[in-house]
Amino acid sequence: MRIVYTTEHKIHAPTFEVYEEERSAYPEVPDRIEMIARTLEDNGYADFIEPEHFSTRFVKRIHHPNYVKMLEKRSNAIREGQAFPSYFTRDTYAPITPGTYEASLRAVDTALMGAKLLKDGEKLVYSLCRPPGHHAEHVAMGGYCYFNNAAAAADYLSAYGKVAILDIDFHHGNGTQDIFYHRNDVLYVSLHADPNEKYPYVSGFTSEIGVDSGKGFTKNYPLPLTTTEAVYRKTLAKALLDIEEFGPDYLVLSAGFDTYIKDPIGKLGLDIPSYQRIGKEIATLKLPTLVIQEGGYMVDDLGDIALSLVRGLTH
Ligand code: SP5
Ligand code: ZN
Repeated sequence: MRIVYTTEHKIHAPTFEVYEEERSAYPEVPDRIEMIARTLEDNGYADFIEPEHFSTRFVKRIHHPNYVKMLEKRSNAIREGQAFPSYFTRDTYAPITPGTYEASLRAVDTALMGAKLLKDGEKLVYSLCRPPGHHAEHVAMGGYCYFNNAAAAADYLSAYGKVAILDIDFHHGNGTQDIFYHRNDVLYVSLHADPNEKYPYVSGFTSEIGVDSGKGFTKNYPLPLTTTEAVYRKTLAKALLDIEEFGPDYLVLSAGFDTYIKDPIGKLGLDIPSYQRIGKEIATLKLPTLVIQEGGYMVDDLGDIALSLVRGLTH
């Protein structure tokens, strides 16, 4: 398994998130990716590769050029601290810092590098993207996300075949859904916490199935907060059937680890060994698979979760 990684993610490091009057520590920290990288390496997954620099035209295929320009300008204008744009955002969970634009571009490069390796014949690649991406919509940041890494990879691969995106982050990937809502060459399937209860609140309902020729190519599986591993895997089996029915050439796995039982933000009834069993079930698709890192905030355990998932995907 190749692992795509760059240290440049560290230049993006907001200090707080804000909701109403309350500020709290920013949970999407650089140590998340460092922990995963180190644990994989220590356990024999040591085939690391630095991403190339891809043209921003790949970003502008999935985000409006004005949005991309705005993030570049705002990010480069900030000397210290953090700020929010007035229009191109969904919430107050994605502050712009001096390094945000560069780091977000490198996260897209990390995803695109993985996509390129898959196109060239690799069977399994893990792109250690940070900041995460699945909440980033065509014209909006939000939920710790700025550019949609999984969407960039899926769009890149769609030139070479049909692509399914399976999103197993705790939260609905409103950004990925938004970007592919009208398309029938990329299937988006998501398992996530019931949006009546959890972020992003406004999307991820079963009734959202796509639009125009994209109708039927978006599938949402909202889950109660009491979901056990057994229920999770039963739902995953349905999602995998959707993917088989679609018959893709490539799988992009938006892998968030905030479904972990000890996660401070998400949490469903999954423990560390659960991810190996989930990985094994996903591997039954026998598709060239690109893993894209999304959320997961229990930093101390993220490496072990990633390792468990990878063991499932590779055995
Ligand atoms: C990529 C991803 O997983 N994004 C998640 C965005 C969820 N944001 C809402 C979480 C708010 C948690 N605030 C905790 C405050 C504790 N006092
Ligand atoms: Zn999440």
